[in-house]
Amino acid sequence: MSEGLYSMEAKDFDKTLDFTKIKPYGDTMNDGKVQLSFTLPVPCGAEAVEAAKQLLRKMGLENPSVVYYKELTPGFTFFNCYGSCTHTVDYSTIYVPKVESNTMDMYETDEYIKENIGRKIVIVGASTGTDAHTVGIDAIMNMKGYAGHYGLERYEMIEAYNLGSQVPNDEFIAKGIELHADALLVSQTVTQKDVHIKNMTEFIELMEAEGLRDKMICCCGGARITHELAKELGFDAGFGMNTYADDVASFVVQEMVKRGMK
Ligand code: B12
Repeated sequence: MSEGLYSMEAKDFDKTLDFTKIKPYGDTMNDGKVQLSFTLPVPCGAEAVEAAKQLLRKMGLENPSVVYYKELTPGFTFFNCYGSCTHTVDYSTIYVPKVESNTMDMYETDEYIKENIGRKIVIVGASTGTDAHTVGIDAIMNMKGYAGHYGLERYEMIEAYNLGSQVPNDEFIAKGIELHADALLVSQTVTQKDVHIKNMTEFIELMEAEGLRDKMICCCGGARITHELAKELGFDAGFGMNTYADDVASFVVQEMVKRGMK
């Protein structure tokens, strides 16, 4: 593990911190303190509180305490609880595959496109399949942007098309062909019953059947999407929480240059 990962961290002021055995921090190193909330399908009362504490112990939490409880509706009780986690994880061995590109801001990306590609590039995005969530793909594409990061529609050198939500894969790909897309962006929010896996697999299969898989860069994103999952499903990159237009735009343009796409 690189030294850089540990710079400016708790290790500098607390010598009891061991990265091979980390546990939650409350107000003292290694106190293991966690807060959690849940609902039990039992009537509100002392027995409900005792049930919650027993459950916390079974979860590996010492000194469980219920600090708030309230009847949600007859037969259901909601709890806020604290406890000290007895488990640890070895942080020093953790490896998470990530998108490997140098993230540039909008101005740098526009310059990069001018210098290295020499024409406007076309990016088409949608929330596909049965997924009705639009906020994620809008955050990436809308001109006004999200959390201080301009969306792709604002880039001078990107023609961005946001097709909205519940776009069937075949229609999405057909639109990509019609617009001569360089990259297709798939947003997936719902993961219940692995619906996102089925939908993204169908997308890649259709792209392959059309002979388009190597001609367009395919990215996906959403709160429960990881780069690792995206690669497994045949995408070029996957973007999760806290990612912005800058991240995907930088990846797309650098990948285009790497592949010699002009
Ligand atoms: C708003 C919302 C809705 C709205 C959506 C309105 C709209 N126009 O989008 C409505 C009310 C319609 C809705 C409906 C449903 N919802 Co809803 N919804 C939410 C909610 C509250 C917020 C989602 C959101 O907007 N997040 C904000 C955006 C900005 O974050 P994001 O999507 O993660 O996007 C960021 C990144 O992930 C990434 N990103 C996203 N996409 C892409 C794509 C690319 C290419 C890239 C690079 C990056 C990227 O960039 C974004 C910015 O950082 C969440 C709960 C929550 N608090 O998260 C539930 C939630 C997502 N919904 C959920 C569910 C179950 C549903 C329904 C199935 C409920 C139902 N039974 O009917 C339906 C879905 C119907 C359907 N066919 O899809 C579940 C999903 C659970 C799961 N694991 O599958 C959640 C988590 C709620 C929950 N805890 O149960 N929902």
